[in-house]
Amino acid sequence: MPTISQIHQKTFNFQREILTDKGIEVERLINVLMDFQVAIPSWALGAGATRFGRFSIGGEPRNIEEKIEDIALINQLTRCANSVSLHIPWDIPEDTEAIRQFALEKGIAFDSVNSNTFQDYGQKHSYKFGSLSHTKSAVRQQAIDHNKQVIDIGAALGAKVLTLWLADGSSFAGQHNFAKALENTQISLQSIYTHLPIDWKMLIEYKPFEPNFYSMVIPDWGTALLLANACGQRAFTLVDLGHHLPNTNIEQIVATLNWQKRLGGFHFNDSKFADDDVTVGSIKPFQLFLIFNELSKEITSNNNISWMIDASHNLKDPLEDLMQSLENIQIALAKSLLVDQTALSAAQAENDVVHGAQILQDAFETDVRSLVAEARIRAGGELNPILSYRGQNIRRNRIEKRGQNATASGL
Ligand SMILES: [Mn+2]
Repeated sequence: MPTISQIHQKTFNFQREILTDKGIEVERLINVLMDFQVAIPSWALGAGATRFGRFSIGGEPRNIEEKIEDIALINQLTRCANSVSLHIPWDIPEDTEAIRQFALEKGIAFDSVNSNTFQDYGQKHSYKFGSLSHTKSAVRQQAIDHNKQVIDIGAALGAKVLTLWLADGSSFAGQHNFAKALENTQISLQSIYTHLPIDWKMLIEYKPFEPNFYSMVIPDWGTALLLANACGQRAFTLVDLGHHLPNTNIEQIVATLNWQKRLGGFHFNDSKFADDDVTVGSIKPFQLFLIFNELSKEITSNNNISWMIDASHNLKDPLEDLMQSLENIQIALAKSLLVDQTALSAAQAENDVVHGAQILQDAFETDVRSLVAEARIRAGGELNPILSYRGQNIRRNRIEKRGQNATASGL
């Protein structure tokens, strides 16, 4: 029986030959894959929950240090997750400088910082009826101040991005004055924007429904874009894949925002029905490929888009799930890089519908797993990260060290 390493080598050599014959620059493609990094959110390292229950995985990280340790482990195995995205106030560092130093030693940088005005955690005014859109100015001001504080914490850690998602909205007809709620939100965002350091960007996330079920103040990309434009050049929209109604053409949204140069960030996950937050690429891999296809030029030219996983898992070991997510992202990216963009443009120009579809299908049906693995190995990662993770009994060791009932902060 050949070893997995021998099988990999054979598969990779074969794929390289086939692709080279097709005119693909395989080495360049591998370099793009090696450079591509995705941030891990600090809230994705513990077991997720539905509103019906939470089932602990055991050995979950109990504090920021342990969360950074888990991300460093994922990065060591995969070499494509070298940063953390902190959620404030779930993860407020007590000693910012010590945490910054700790992360640095572990090779982990701070990606975007995320504010939270969608739940109460002991602050003076309740967010039950909203935050930046609230009818009372005192609540709005409290939410603005919170965001400014998040920027300050992020700046001390070396982060350069603030991500905002608002739960603001209404669940009953007549509850909200739509225009007033949006105007309040715009003014609040503009106030936060004035606090943004010059080398920072602000990302505005949208969502069509949930937790509010009649209206959300920022329900779609158009509203997010409108608000970003009202703030300034360093405000952008953020696309969370799960924040769309079923069958929405997300790749078209991505293309539109990218054309306007207002696409600032991504939250990767997948869904069947709504914001299901399951593993990205696990249900709709073709859609993920089409999204990357819209951005392949930006990715290869080192565009400043923030890539982050935003998923939640109540069945899988979260670390294994994050590694699966990373692999699925890399696979979709690699396939998108196989698309002959010149030929696709020519087919589009001539309205050759069949040929255009063939070009995409040909790239999508190519098995790129050996290219992804080769990039990972060359970067110092593992041929099969999950196999290695299981082989080292990492979860069992974590449980022994942190306890069966250790619970990560988050939802
Ligand atoms: Mn999100």
